[in-house]
Amino acid sequence: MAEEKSDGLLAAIETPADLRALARGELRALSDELRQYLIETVGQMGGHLAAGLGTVELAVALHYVFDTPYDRLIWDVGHQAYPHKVLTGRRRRLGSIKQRGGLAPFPARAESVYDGFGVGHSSTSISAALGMAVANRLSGSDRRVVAVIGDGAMSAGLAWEALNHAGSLDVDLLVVLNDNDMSISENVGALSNYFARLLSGRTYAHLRAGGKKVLRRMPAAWELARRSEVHAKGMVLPGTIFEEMGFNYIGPIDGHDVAALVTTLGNMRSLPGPQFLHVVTQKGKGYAPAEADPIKWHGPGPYDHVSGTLFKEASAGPTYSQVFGQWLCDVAEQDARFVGITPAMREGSGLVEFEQRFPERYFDVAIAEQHAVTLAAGLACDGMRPVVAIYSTFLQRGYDQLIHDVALQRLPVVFAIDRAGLVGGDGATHQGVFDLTFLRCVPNMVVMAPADENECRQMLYTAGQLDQPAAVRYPRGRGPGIAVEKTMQALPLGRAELRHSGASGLALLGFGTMVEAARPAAEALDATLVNMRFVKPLDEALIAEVAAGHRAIVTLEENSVAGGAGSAVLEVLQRIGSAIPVLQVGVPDAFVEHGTREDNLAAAGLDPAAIRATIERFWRGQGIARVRPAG
Ligand SMILES: Cc1ncc(C[n+]2csc(CCOP(=O)(O)OP(=O)(O)O)c2C)c(N)n1
Repeated sequence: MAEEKSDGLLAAIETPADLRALARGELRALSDELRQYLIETVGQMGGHLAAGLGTVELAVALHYVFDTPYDRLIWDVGHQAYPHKVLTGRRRRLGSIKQRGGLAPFPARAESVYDGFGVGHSSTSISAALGMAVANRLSGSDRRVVAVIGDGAMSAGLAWEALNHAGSLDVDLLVVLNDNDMSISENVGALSNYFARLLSGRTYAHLRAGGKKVLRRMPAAWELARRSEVHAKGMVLPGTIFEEMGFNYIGPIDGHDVAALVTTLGNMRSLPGPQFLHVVTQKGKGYAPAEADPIKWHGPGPYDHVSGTLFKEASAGPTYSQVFGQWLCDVAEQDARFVGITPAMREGSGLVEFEQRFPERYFDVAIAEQHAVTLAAGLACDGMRPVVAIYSTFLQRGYDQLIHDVALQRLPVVFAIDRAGLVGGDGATHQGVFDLTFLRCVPNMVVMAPADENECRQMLYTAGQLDQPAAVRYPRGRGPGIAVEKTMQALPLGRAELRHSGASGLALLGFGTMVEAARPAAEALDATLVNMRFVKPLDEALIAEVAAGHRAIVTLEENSVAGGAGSAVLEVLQRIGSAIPVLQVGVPDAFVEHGTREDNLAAAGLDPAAIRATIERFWRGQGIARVRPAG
């Protein structure tokens, strides 16, 4: 835990009520202490940093002006909510964030009454806040509701659906746009350009209107405003899009000027109807390394906060994301039809090199998973080979598009599904444990799960050669360390790989990561071990053969047991009339909370030791106990 000055202001803040007891003139010093506390504490364990450094003054001002937790404060995504957590009774536990049993990575209603809404996936805040505002009106409550949303999160359709609705309702709602011109990487799209224009135009107007010195400490914005003066002169400032949609728009104001924030929020607090405050902040504010490279400091691992040096883990081989990125570059070089699409996850999905080498065929569509999938469908209609690089958890947003726009029309779209399985620190909101369940029921889909890095490359290649939609789902991080071959060869469709033929009568059918995880159990029990490779189409011939030649089957997957790959095996067995006993090993029917990936696997009973114990118990229950001693 970071040192805190016992005589400082921050040490005395246990709840926002303590904050509200401070004099306005003390808020700046408090903000400085809070920022320093974040820089030091996040350095010890890693976590989301740059976004939170940008919301320090905003969090202080919001809790100062609003009567939280009675008034509702909804942070969009929630990665920028660390200052809010510190101010709401969780200062001492900040060092435990994202760790097993520690603070949740994002606001969570179960964790604190100050967390108005559980978040993690972006762009939900305005809808949720609107729902609360409507509920308050219907129940006659005078509760205020505030949504804080970033310019990146504002790029999602969901946010605009909510604005569209809110602007037509007579409810008291405040939306604060936290505009730092960044998503995880640079924010993209016409809206982002619009915000920049708005900023320059409005800044000009503010300066003209009496030298409000809105952005004096923000040289870049100042320069932009100065340059835009030439264009803005003589121009009548148009209403903002938010005004056109029925909001009272105020801003832009400097989001690091805590006094100005308190004054403006104080004025807006009692205004009736939908209100919109445009706040300009800097991602990484107040920490030089993060200001200089906010992408790198979006979610760093542990670092030395004095030198700004990240403590890098020793890398052994490529991550699955890197294997994917390399494959896409290689295949794009061979075949001009391949294009790459990411919904705002360039770095995480391993697409940095692809963008540099194939800028014309790279599309960051902003946080717009639905659009990403239907864009791919359109590209495929006219002869391209689109590859949608997407995290398992975020594909949930594009599910109807996958069914209706891609699969129904049998379009050759490749879904490169990263972070499939348990993801660790980002916790319950980000676990990728449903995709096998929701993909395998969709007609025309091919669904693959690689057991190692090389197989991942070959599966991606296979997917790209098919004339139908295909998904390859791979986990976060590194694999077992199998060398990736330069050559690419399509795998036979729907064919599993027999890894070991055992003599005991037990067969383990592993999917993806679970092939390697099942190995100790297979060796201990002399069980047959199969790398199933395909979840769809399943290798039905092999399943029939295994059922005929063994006395029990165990299926293993890093996905929800409910409706997953094991269920698919059971459906086949049922169809062929086999009554062989089957144990399904996978993620149980419960949300898995944050921790390391290893913690998550253990919590789900999916670490190799737990797997082995579970299988041995099951096998013993079959009345056949030939277990070799451990080790
Ligand atoms: C639906 C969804 N897609 C992608 C993400 C991953 N993600 C987390 S934060 C973020 C960028 C958000 O940018 P912005 O709202 O501007 O906040 P900032 O980090 O700039 O403060 C993204 C893309 C997510 N959380 N949810």
